[in-house]
Amino acid sequence: MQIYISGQYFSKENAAVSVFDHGFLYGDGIFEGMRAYSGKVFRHREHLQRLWESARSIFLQIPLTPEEMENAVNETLRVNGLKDAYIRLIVTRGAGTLGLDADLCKNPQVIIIADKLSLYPREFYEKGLEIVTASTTRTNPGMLSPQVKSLNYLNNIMAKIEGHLVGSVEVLLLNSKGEVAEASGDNIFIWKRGVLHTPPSDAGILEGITRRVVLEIAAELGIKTKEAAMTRHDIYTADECFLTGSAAELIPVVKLDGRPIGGGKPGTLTKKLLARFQEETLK
Ligand code: PXG
Repeated sequence: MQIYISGQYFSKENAAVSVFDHGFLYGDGIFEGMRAYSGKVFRHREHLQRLWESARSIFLQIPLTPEEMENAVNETLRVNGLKDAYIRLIVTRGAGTLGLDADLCKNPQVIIIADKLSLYPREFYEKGLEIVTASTTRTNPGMLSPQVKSLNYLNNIMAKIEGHLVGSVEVLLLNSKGEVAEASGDNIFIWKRGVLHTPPSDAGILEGITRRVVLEIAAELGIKTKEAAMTRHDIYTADECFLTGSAAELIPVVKLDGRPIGGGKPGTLTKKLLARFQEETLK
């Protein structure tokens, strides 16, 4: 595996950043997780736009133009001979002192890792996920906007650990108002009484690219959609539920907090949207 770090390629063993990098010291940096299908990065420009927005929000200057970044990602895929891949794009604040001062970090680092896909097992798609609500809430937008895909995911990691402790691979996070936000690394949708619902951006979520594509597909299919505040009651009483993310695509959820959703089996709309989404990835 060849890893791109600020213009050069390194083997997995030799790919490293400074221990003084504020990405390492403070989680001061941003990332994107993308997928390539048949050699083409899915919604590449949209991911780069989100990366640039994250950078702008945390006052980080990305040392490449979006075009140069796009070329670097494509080149990393080529160098690694990968057509179907998971791509992790990272921009760190760079090395500074042991203090918090971001102005002392003069060399932001760009890292691109392209790897083989390690997907959720097929069984999860066939049977659906059983998830639980975490007691850890989603970070409050008044702290750091959840729209910033920052290198500090400890809150989400804590929530996911809670799930693992009770045998759930994913968890639901609520916001500080007790409304449904999202899963630890995926957005959430429900299908209820003929309407596809998903929490709005102001519920304190990361606005996923997959979420956006699912909303576009629903519009094309003439399915009514609603982005409005949602509570767990809405999920408990939904006909179907699924999560969306670049790695997972669409994955059915059949139980929340031990309660079966709909028929307790992956729903027909979920399957239809997944099939339609997969067509979209091959365009
Ligand atoms: N919510 C959160 C909090 C996320 O981090 C999504 C939703 C889905 O967004 P996309 O754009 O992928 O549809 C994410 C995305 C990984 C990884 O290892 C990915 C995420 C988070 C943590 C790890 O790929 N991301």
